Amino acid sequence: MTLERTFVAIKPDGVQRGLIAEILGRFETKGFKLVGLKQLTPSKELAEKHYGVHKDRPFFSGLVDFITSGPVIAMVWEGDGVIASARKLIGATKPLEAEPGTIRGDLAVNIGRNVIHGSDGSDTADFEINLWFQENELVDWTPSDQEWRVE
Ligand code: IDP
Ligand code: MG
Repeated sequence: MTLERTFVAIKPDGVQRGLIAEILGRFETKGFKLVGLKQLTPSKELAEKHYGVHKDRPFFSGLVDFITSGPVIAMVWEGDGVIASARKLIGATKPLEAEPGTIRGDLAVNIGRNVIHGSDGSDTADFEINLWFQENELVDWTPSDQEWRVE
């Protein structure tokens, strides 16, 4: 069992469309543990760091403008295999190619408005968690059903 943490964010379109509860519920009902949660409108500096890997792509400035345009729900989820599982729950980057049953497959149509972000690996998860959260904003707790979990 590899206990992991990943960074997930509901983008401004997800917030504006009233999808917060729907999206949070996908992770909660799957069985992952919420260890960080806050709402903020990201600064340009934060957005540019977060999407730094895409800085030479033609969509970069539009992406930064969009992600800074309104409130985002930033989250850290913890669990066994949560990094890859969150990407599966989220679905493909292009919502029209995302499988039904995934968040993007069920809730989005446009690549530039694909409602959610999730870290794509353990290095990016560490980087993004540290970028978006202070250590004291993350809560260590033990769900009372933890004893049911088996290898
Ligand atoms: P991901 O969010 O599935 O990890 P990335 O390739 O890392 O996808 O791209 C980051 C975000 O940039 C995407 O979620 C999407 O919002 C946006 N994006 C990616 N490719 C394009 C594009 O070709 N046009 C417009 N926006 C794009
Ligand atoms: Mg990505």
